[in-house]
This record gives sequence, structure tokens and C-alpha cells, in this order.
Amino acid sequence: MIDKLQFISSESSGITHIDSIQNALEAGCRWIQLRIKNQPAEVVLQIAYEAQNLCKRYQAKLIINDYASVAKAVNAYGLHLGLSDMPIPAARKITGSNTIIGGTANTLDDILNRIKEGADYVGLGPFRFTPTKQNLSPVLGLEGYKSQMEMLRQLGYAVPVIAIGGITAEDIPEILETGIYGVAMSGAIQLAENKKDLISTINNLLC
Ligand code: TZP
Ligand code: MG
Repeated sequence: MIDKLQFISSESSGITHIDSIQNALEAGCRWIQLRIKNQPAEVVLQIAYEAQNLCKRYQAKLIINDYASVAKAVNAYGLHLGLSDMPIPAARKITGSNTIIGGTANTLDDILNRIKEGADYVGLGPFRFTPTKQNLSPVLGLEGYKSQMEMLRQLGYAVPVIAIGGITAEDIPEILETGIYGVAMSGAIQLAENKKDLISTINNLLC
């Protein structure tokens, strides 16, 4: 069973990826994605070791974005692959079968492809516009989630689908009503003044 709240690391004015992860862990997140863009694998690897040590200290699970070899090297719990990353079966050859793999989707076809590829979870988004991700796919909104999740249900698939993109705690109840399993969030957590309160609110909404 995968968790229902994934925190996605990001950098912002003076806050490093590791700072953002430390803050999220302290606030109660137990599922972390290290998402570093445009850096050589050696740089990502060093930060990933630090992130993995931190996650172990908090008994949290670490997902590495994009870099299958880094996920393998730090013995991460999982790997997340975007639509333009390597196919999931190729990544599994690198990580081995103990690593869970999540894949991004924007359309129902993407979700079905992810299922065919053997994804352990699918990240469906963006829910709304977000400055956190560049080259954002078309925004789905609640209506997009409703129709895609309904079609998925009619086809009889039960893969956990995680909503992503500009999500706030207030969005969670209506997102869950569409059949979504959990959420991945970055900005709303990173910017919250009282992260502990926010995480506990989110966890209550998700359980
Ligand atoms: N993929 C689609 S939207 C997004 C990613 C990685 C960013 C999520 O971050 P935020 O700040 O919660 O919108
Ligand atoms: Mg990617």
C-alpha cells in the first residue's frame, strides 16, 4: 500500500532541496520525492544520499525523480518518471524489482500506458496551473479528473492515481471524490507558515 501524501522537494530563495525535505519531515510528511532538474547525475547523487539519510532518520520513504541510477545507488524506496523520461520497464532493469516506480500522466491514454508499463502509481496532472513545474502539460481541473477517473473506473482499473499540480488542502475533498487515491504537493507545503498544522490537516483529509 503506498502512502497518500507525497511531498515534492524544491528550491526557493535560500532554501535548498535538503532544507525543504527536512522541513517537510519535521512537519510530519513521510513520503518524499527528491525532484532536481537540470543537474548532472553526480550532483543529484550527493543530494540524494543526504536526502536518504534524512528520510531514514524519520522513517520516511524517498522517491527519486528522473534518475533511475541514483534511485538504485541510494537504495531509494522509489523512482518517479515523467512523460519524456525513460520507459518504466527500462528503468526497472536498472533499479531492480524492489523499487516502486511512479509515472506521470496527463491524459487517459497516458494512464493506460503507465498501467501497461507496470507503474506502481500514476501521478495525474496538473490539477491547476503551478509555477513549480516548467513545460506544464494542459491543466485538467476538477472536470478533467472527474472524466478521466470515471473512464478508468469503467475500464476496471484500480491503479493508485495521485493528483498533482497547484494543489492546496482545500482542494483535497473534491479531488478525492473523483476516485483519486492521494496527492503530491510542493508549493502549498513549502510556503505554509505552520507546516505541522497543514500536514496534519492534509493527513486527516486523506485518511
Ligand atoms: N508535475 C506536475 S505539476 C508539478 C509536477 C512536478 C509540480 C507540483 O508542485 P506544486 O507546487 O504543488 O504545484
Ligand atoms: Mg522527469
